[in-house]
Amino acid sequence: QKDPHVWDGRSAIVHLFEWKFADIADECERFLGPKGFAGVQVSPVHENVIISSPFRPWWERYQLVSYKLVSRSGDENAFRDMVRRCNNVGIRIYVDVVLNQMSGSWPDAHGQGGSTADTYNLQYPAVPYGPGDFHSTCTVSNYQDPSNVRNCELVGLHDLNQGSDYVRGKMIEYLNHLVDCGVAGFRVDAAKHMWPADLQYIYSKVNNLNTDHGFPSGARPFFYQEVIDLGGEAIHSTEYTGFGRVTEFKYSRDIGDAFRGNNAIKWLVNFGVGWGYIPDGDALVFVDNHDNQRGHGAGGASILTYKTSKLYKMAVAFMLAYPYGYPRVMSSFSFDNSDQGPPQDGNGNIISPSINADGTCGNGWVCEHRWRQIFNMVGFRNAVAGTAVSNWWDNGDKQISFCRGNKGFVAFNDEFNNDLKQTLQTCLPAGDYCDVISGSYENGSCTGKTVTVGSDGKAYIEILSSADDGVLAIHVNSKV
Ligand code: LM2
Ligand code: CA
Repeated sequence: QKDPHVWDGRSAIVHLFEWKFADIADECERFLGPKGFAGVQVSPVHENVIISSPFRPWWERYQLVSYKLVSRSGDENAFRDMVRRCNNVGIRIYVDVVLNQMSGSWPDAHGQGGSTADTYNLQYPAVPYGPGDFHSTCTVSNYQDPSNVRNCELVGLHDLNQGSDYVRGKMIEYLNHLVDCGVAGFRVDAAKHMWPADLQYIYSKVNNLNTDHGFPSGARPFFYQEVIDLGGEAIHSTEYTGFGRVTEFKYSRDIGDAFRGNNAIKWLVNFGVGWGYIPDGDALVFVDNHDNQRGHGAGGASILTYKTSKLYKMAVAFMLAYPYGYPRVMSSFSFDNSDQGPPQDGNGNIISPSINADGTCGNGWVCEHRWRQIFNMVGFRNAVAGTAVSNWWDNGDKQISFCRGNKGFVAFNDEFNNDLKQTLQTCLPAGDYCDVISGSYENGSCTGKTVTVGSDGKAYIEILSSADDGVLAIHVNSKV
């Protein structure tokens, strides 16, 4: 349950945070499929409490009223249509599932599908759950005590008892419903707050992936679990790696620190297991996620986001160039405060992204996945699949380069006052290559810098500290 079941030649997923299903379906067909993405993580799809104060925050989607597939992103028909259309063009769908909790306490709680709940009395008739299905109302407050972390309420969210057969049965039914719709797997929210044995049991009862959607028979759903383990607490990510992947939060924090210049990027030479992280095949990696890009979750001021765009693009390029973990690209809406929901009208309807002539998004959507430097590095990752890092070079500080076999070469200049001007080994066959950061390789020609590789594999590489981007990347599929 660590295999994402993607199409051959594809190797990165994108989180289309708060997107509507109909827009995701369009994006699969018009952009993600053609650019070689492998899958999409969608925001929670169950029915959540509609929260009006603050007005429709993004986090209302983590407060459940029922397991019905109806939310601001669309209803079950829209969901099924999206999954089918995306699968048809080679884009897998992964659903963010919330199994730890229902909602917090809210007066007159109701959801998009009309379900109601008496949240103060733990009555959720649309499931149905009642008081006997929950843990006690103690507060999660002691991260040195696994029972407190797993059996108490996280920020006041009513905590389900996954040890109960009835509760497990409801969760298995929900996950099977999604498998029936054709999804490839799940992001498991707040996994750290549930007992590993309970999750293992639930996952083991979920059906094989739906063969009507092109999955081979016997394919087990992919599970990647949100466990924040930066060290120093009683709960370790390795408790969860026996039956799924785990989000490696140390990676997110440390890659941010490195490109911010707090830790010279020459140290990234053994990024991953060499830094004490979980094994490569157990990790789901990211530069930022929907929580830590806005100060929730973990990582604090180390985290890079779209707001620090030059360094952010360098960190994402490194994530996609360097082989460790399964990478997830973040795609955001722009925000000024940490509660703010997606672009929406006065009635709380989500406003679709518009697509500008240059391919970027409008209407308040950032769409990092449509930034040339990011989607072209997805192409780089696909092109170099299966190769190892070789010919690592660094200047002893914040300039580095490396090859991926004889298929790709990448260089980074993270020095704010020094240019990178070096003749470096690229490991590529002689020829002219298009730098897919400063431009794109389109119909046989290059809209950016061209790099000339000699018969000895070497090329003159220049990245000025004043350049728009501090990275340069060439690969076999960008040969001019
Ligand atoms: C996660 N990972 O473990 C999610 O990635 C994260 O986004 C979720 O928190 C969290 N678990 C629970 O699913 C978010 C958000 C919180 C928000 C909760 C619930 O980061 O701020 O809490 O969703 O919507 C909000 C209020 C909080 C309030 C709580 C309960 O911020 O002040 O606590 O709702 O009503 C009284
Ligand atoms: Ca719990």
